[in-house]
Amino acid sequence: MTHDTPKTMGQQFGRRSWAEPWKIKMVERLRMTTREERQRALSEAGFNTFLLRSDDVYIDLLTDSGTNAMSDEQWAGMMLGDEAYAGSRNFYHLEEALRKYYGYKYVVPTHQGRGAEHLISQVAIKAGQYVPGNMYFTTTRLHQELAGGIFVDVIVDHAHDPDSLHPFKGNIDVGKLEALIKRESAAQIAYVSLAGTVNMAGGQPVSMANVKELRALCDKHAIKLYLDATRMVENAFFIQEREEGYAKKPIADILKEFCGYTDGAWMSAKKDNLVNIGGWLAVNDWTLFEELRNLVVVYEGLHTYGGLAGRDMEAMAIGIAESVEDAHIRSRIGQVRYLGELLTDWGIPIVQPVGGHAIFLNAKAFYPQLKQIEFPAQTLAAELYLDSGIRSMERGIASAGRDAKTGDHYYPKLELTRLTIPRRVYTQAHMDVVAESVKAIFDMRGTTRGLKMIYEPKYLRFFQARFERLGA
Ligand code: P70
Repeated sequence: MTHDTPKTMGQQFGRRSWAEPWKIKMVERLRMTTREERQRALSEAGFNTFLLRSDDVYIDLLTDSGTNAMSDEQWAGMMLGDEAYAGSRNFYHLEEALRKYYGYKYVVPTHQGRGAEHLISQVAIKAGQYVPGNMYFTTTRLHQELAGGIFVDVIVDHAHDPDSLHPFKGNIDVGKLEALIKRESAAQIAYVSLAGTVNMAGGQPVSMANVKELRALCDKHAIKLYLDATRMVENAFFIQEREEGYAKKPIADILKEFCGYTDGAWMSAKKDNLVNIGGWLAVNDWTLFEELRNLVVVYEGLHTYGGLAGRDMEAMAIGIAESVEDAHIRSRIGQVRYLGELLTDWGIPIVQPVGGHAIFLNAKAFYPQLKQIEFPAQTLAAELYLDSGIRSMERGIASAGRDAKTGDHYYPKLELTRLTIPRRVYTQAHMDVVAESVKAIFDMRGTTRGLKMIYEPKYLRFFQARFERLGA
């Protein structure tokens, strides 16, 4: 199937430019701070960027979650909120959009992604069962563990190598998965947990060939295959770009085909779906749906709102349609890539190839003088904030947490600092500011000292942990 989605003027002339398919109608002023102010803010925040006030941040690259700019049509949709407790019209719009673009039959709204993760984990995991997945994600793994599951990483080895240029570093290693099934028996596998794209690996995609293979293997052993669809539209872009036979297929078709190989999905709609709050679960099996729909009323709200306002569901339904437009996703990833190319040209170590939602600075390569327990990625995030008020996020040993059984730190191979780009928010000039700031701290990397953790909460410690500068 060919498609004639709109292209930027640059693309029509065969140029590389990726300009946005929108213009700006409303702006939000940014606050600039002095170095002294940032120094004070950072030490009050215990060197943890999650504990900074956003008023003290200039360019906020903490996350692409709920930080997207909505379109005028989404804002208009907000005015059409039907705030009925039961059977809101907006729920049916959302259901319609999900059926049309993702192709699943039954939908349960949730307040955000982890609400959906909680429900699917509680319903689909029996204590002691294994949950193989393509690299852990913090909240996903925690909910799987809280339900009694044991997460097993079965991602391809390339994913753990920041320099590997493999085009689909998010793929599951089918051999590893088969070995697990053989060792533990199919009945001991709760389901396969597949994320497209893989956040902790650097926003790396899964190929269509891989999901097809997984479908066949799961069918053979009667195992369910569930998708974390949080950034699946971005994944579809990489399939279009890199996989044979997909160059001329629209993003919407690729998304639907991919989801068609899975039994259901959970979603943090705060990413791909272009809203500030929301999530959903969608499945094809009626019995499973009935269980999920029953559980949602315990934790989130009635099954036609799941913790959301009617207006939130309307904005989401509209956002879903906007998110699958080829011109949107091309410019979204084009912007991330622009920043990645600048940093690469300047010799700064980042995860390659550049993924969908963020640039991941390789903190181990940045600060070879620091041991992993001196929190190189957390240190880098602190340095970047001090230099220019840019907020990033640690994705290394602090995020990885501890082994629930032994209590030891996990020492992840990847020790990364994430510069996450919100959708439709910052300009190319902002990306230049970011690149220059990273370069500045790279140039003084030799004298940078690490951190020590002085407070560690029990769950998801990276959110609230506090640190101190070593040797200060
Ligand atoms: C981020 C956010 C959320 C997320 C995700 C994937 C692949 C599920 C969720 C949960 C927010 C975040 C979450 C934990 C630690 C740091 C940041 N990712 N699956 O910034 O969705 O946040 O809506 O509950 O990326 O990457 P939600």
